[in-house]
Amino acid sequence: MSNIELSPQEKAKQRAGFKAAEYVKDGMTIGLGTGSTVAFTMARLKERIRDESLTIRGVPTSIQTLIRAGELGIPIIGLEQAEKINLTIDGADQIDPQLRLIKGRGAAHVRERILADISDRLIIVADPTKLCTELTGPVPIEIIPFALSHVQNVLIKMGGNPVLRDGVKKDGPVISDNGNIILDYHPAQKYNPMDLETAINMIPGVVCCGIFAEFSEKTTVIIGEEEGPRVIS
Ligand code: ABF
Repeated sequence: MSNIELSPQEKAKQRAGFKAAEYVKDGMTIGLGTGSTVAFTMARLKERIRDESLTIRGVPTSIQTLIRAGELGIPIIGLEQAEKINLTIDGADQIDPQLRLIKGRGAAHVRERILADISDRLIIVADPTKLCTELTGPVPIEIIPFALSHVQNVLIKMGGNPVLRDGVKKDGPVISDNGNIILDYHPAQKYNPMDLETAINMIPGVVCCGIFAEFSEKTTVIIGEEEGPRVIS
């Protein structure tokens, strides 16, 4: 897509995504996130591979990213082949001032969390609309289908409203790359992100939720401001 066709929000995503690509050094193994903002990072990595003979290996966080990396010529390895993950670059849905995140609108947050946990460093790329003063949800939660009613009941007792995420293109719920389903949990009141993350992740049947409060220490956020990318860490 040529630059002139990009909307202002897409240009913001591009500024953030391109800036993040500068943090990738030769020989790195990197986690490749999911979503439209990190897609710009991947496009820039394609150019660096072509122009600078950059040598990297990527571990994708979704089938969508795996396919995109193949199209862009970014070398891919499986997680089991990675001795370490130097850096993961990913997107987010909400980012608070303490760099705590809500992720998962792309239904990829389980593998994203695994990469975030393993990575030495997490870089989040976003346009300014993702910034917030406090995380307000909805919180994506991946659960095993067997546990759907149990998890819904527990979440309702916690005071919020769990909504099964439907597949837009087809009948029935969204199925994640891991074969599970997604609930979007709307908390009824303000919450402490770390407390809610822990409480949800402890519910039997939950694979994990999209609150990423535990990684803020190793997180750098790049916001594609109009006057230029802003780096927050
Ligand atoms: C993924 O990217 C998801 O966790 C998150 O919801 C999404 C953000 O997508 P985009 O960059 O397209 O706004 O990491």
